[in-house]
Amino acid sequence: MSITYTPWPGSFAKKYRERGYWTDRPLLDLIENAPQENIAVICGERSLSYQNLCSQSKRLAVYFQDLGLCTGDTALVQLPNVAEFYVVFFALIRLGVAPVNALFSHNKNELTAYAKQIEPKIIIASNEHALFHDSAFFSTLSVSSKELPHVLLVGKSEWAESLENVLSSSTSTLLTALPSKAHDVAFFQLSGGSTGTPKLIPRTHNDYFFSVRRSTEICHFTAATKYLCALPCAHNFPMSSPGAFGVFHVGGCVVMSPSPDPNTCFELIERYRVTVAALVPPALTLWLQAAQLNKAALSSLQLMQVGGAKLSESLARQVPIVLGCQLQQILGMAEGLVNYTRLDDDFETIVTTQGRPMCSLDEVKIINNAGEDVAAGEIGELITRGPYTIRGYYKAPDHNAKVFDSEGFYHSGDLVRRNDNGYLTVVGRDKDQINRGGEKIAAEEIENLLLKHEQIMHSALVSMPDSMMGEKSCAFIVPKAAGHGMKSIMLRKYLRGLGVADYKVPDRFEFIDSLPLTPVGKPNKVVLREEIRQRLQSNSELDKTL
Ligand code: J2J
Repeated sequence: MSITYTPWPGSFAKKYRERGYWTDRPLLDLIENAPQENIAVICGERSLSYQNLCSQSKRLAVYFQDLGLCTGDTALVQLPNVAEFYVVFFALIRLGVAPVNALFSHNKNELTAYAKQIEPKIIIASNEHALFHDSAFFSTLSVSSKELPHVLLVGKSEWAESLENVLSSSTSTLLTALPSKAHDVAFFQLSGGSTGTPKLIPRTHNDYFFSVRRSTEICHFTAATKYLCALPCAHNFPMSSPGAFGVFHVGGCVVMSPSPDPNTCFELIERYRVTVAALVPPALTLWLQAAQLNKAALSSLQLMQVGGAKLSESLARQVPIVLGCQLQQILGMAEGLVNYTRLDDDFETIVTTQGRPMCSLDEVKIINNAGEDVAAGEIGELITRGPYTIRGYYKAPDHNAKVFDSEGFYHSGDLVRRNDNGYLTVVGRDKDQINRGGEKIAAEEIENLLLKHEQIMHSALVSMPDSMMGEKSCAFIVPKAAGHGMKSIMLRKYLRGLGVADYKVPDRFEFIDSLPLTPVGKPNKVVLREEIRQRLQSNSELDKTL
């Protein structure tokens, strides 16, 4: 049985195939067609060749097959930046089991929400994550039949099977299972979201493979590419733009970094002669500072890709001077569309825009509130459809009706301007989301959790400006009673107690008597954002006078 998703209409699918965009090959080809002797992944002191990656993922697939997993099943995976992430991914792909790859920063709240949606047959996680130190959390994750899923952990564990054990044990069983069909769901990406429950993005082999392949062409990836995976490996950017999968497609090498911290990364770049790195803007800021002291370590670096959140022009201009390499800006989204500045673009285009779509069949419109196309150079919402942009979230008909229109365009909620050459510049957002330096927070999700607090009457989460992160989050709270005695620290503790990922816990709380409302009676977030901006400004004025 295959996993249900909203397919592209037949006429579109036909066009994508005729153009050679969809090749009807499984993602497994990414590693199987690479030169097997090349090193695919370096992780700590370990180097895995493509042959190792293929054989380990095959061994693991046999184990999954023995457990009874098969095409159409799903898996919940949460791993840090380690080589096992890819071993597990391709092992599942071999059987047609579709994973959701949760971020390592995700916690009980997020994993539970994903598990509810996909009802996984197996959980694959790391003993490094506090949630998996014992079986307490796992035992809450029963699937619909009330059976617990299987569990497999990376690292030693007293309560679960370990991946290392499986890989080191021999088997005579043959792998008979096959990947799902190329037009079927290969795995789920995570949506940054703007709703109460995190939405899942079904990605097919055909659409994702195309996105990866085309990205490698645009970014000139070759077998000589050494790519530093410093962002969370499960995120769409380091996975596919061109990311690790792009590297695999061309037989290059991925160097895993546990974090984007410049000290760790610079050492890896120097040691392995890394050629490409991908960062979000706050990490880039730290790299620019660190490079002032240690530019020599970066001598092999040729390309710095930056995306996930708006990069300021002033930071962009520093990249070639301070890091000694070329900058590429990327405006991407896990739903599909990815825009790149091209390597041969003029410098002004590279520092002032976030690129243009990667292929000619990406249809991008920029519309006003009435749904009409705006004039060139005017600001509007980016809407799009194309060969690798989904037509619907997983099992979310109500939300889909809101963000996909009748022609199949995805309404991104990004406010952009397009220049005469088709390059996009992001100028704002018209979705209820905070972009905390590339990490997305759906306001409604946090507001709903706050509303469950017995002393809270209303809550509204908005972004506030931050020099390092671009944006941070501020929760406006209307208490039920005067003299409530609530403190920020208590509410932080409360949210952490609910198992909310740390990055989603509001950076600031403001207690107010009532929320300003829009004419239709919704919290007026424009007013709230302005309010917090002014409060921050007067605080910093105050700091200056002290
Ligand atoms: C401003 N906002 C940006 C940019 C994304 C490559 C790169 C990034 C992502 C990603 C990705 C931005 N400037 N350069 O999936 O493959 C904001 C927009 C967008 C949302 C998508 C990839 N680059 N954004 O960030 O799904 O608001 O994907 O709609 O996490 O991030 O977030 P996400």
